[in-house]
Amino acid sequence: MIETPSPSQNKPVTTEQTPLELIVVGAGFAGLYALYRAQASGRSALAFERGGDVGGTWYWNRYPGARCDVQSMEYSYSFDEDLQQSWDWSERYAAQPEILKYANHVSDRFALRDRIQFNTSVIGLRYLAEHQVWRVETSNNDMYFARFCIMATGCLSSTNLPDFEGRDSFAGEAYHTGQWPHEPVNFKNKRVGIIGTGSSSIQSIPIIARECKHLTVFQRTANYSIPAHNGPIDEAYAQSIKADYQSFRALNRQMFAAFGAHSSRWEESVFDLDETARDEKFEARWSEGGLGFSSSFSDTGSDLKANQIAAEFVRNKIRATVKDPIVAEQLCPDQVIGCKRVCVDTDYYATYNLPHVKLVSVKDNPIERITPQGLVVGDQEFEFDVLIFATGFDAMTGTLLKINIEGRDGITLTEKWADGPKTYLGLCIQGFPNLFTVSGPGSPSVLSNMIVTIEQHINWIMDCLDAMAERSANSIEATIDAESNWVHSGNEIAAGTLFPTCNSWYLGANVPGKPRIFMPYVGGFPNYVAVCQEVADNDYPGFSFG
Ligand code: N01
Repeated sequence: MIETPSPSQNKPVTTEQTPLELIVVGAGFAGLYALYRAQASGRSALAFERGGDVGGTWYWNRYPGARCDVQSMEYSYSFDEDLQQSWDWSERYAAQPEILKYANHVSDRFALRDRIQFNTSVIGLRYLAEHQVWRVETSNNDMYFARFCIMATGCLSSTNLPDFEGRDSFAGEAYHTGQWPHEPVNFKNKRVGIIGTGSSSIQSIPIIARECKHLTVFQRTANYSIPAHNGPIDEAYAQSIKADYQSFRALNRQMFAAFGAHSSRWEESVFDLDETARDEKFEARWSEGGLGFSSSFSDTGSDLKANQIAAEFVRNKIRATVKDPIVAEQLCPDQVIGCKRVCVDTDYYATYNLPHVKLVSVKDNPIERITPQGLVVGDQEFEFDVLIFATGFDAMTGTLLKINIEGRDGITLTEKWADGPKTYLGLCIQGFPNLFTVSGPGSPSVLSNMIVTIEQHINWIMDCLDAMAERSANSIEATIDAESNWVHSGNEIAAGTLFPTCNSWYLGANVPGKPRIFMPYVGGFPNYVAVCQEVADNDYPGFSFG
C-alpha cells in the first residue's frame, strides 16, 4: 500500500482501500464544472492543474488580442441562474482577461479553489483492477487513489512547436502564443517575426503591428477570416437575453454547434437565388460577422460548388481590402471554407496595408532554419528582435497522450491509440474503466460551443455515476463493439462532409507522424446529445459494469 504524504486541506491521504471518489485533471471550464458537480452531490474530489491558477486555455493564451470567437452571452455557464444573471460582459466578444476573470469569479463563488492543486501535473494514471481504483501520480511525486478520473485536459492544451532546424538557437525573445508570459511583451521599436496564420495569429497581428517597428508574417496556408465587428455589448440585447436566459440557451442547444441561434442563416440553397440576391445575403451575413458565415446557406457548408461561392465572396472581400494585389492574392485561401477552423478578426486583412507589415509565403518555400538572428527562407535571411510561434497545438490527443495512462491489463493509451484515437461517445475508452474524457476525440468538442458541450458531458458523467450507485456497480467500461461502432460511424459522417479535404488540425495533419483521423464528432451537437440521452435512458447499452 502506498500512502500519500502529509495531509493538508487539499492534500488528502488516500489509499487503494480509501480512495477519493473523483480525480479531475485540469481546472479550466470543464474541470471547474466537474468540481462544482462533485461538490454539489457530496462526492469527494480533487483537481490537479498544471497552471498556477484556474482558467485552462484562458490561463495560457494571453497573447495580444486573444478573445473568444463565440459571443459573450453564449460563451458562459448555464447551470446557475443567479450566476448568469449577475455576471455582466463588457464586449460582444469577450477578451481573454475578462474570460479569465469570469473563471476566477466562478471558482470563488462556488468555493472550488480549495479542491485544486495548482502547479501540479498528473504524469501517470494506472488502473488497479483488483481494487477498481486509479492510482494517480503527480509531478510533485505524490500518489493518490480515486475511483473515477475525469480528464478535463482541454483540446488545445499542448502547444505544437515545429522542429525547425536551429529552433532553440534564436538569441532574441521567443514566444508561443499558447504559452504567453503573464507580463506584457513590449514590441516598441522591435522587429517582430510571426510564424503561422491561424486564429491566434490573426487575432494578434493587428495589435502587434500597431506597436512594433516592423512585422513579418510567415504564412504557410492562407486562412479565411470573418470580421468580428466587436464592440461594447449592447445593453438592451444583453438584458433581453437575461429576461429569459434559459430559452436562449435551449435554442442554442438545438444548433449544430450549440451557438449562433440568433445569427442569420437561410434555409434555401445558394443556387436558389440569382447572383445579386445571393450576394446581398452574403453581404448581410458579412456585416453581422463572426463564425457561421461559411454555413449561412443550407448547402454552403456541405456542397463543394456552393462552398466555392461562399469562399469566392470572402476572397473578393480580401481583394477589396488589401491594396497590393500580389499580397491580396497571397492572402486568398484556396481550400474549402470551413475545412480549417474559420477565423474571426478585427482589421486583420487591412493590417497588410501598413508599410511596416510584410507577408512572406512559406507554402512552396518552407522555413529552412532558425538562426540566432532570425530565420532563413530560401536564400533570404530575416532578422528579428522577437520571434513568435503561432503554430498551434497537438490538438485533442496531445495532452492525454503525454500522461502515462495505463488501463486494465497493462495496456497504455499510447498503445491503444497508436493508429488514432478511439472512444465511445467521446466519453469513455474500452480498456480504461472509470475514466472519462471531456470534449475529447469522438465528442463534438471543438466543432461546438465548448462550454455547452462541457456542461453536457459533465452532466452525463454525473448521471452515470448516480446510475452506477443505484445498481451498486463499481466500474463502468465501454465495450469494444460499441467503441468500434462509434469510431466507424464518426468516420463515416466525416467522410460525407467537406472536412477531410484539407490539412487541418482536426485531422491531426499539423503534427508530423500523427495518425490522420478526423477527431471531433461531426454529426452536430443536437444529434450527439440525443445519442447520449438514449444510452442513459436505456440502461447504458455499449457499456459493461463491474
Ligand atoms: O493554431 P492553428 P492557432 N511552418 O493550428 C502554421 C482555437 N482558437 O493557435 O495551416 C510554417 O490554427 C499553420 O500552417 P498550416 C481555434 O479552434 C480559438 O492559431 O498548417 N507554418 C497555421 O497557419 C483554432 O483553430 C480562438 O499550413 C506552420 C498556424 O501555424 C485553434 O485554437 C483563438 C508550421 C497554426 O494555426 C488553433 O489556433 C485562437 C510550419 N512548420 C485559437 N507549423 C478563439 O476562440 C504550423 N504552421 C478566439
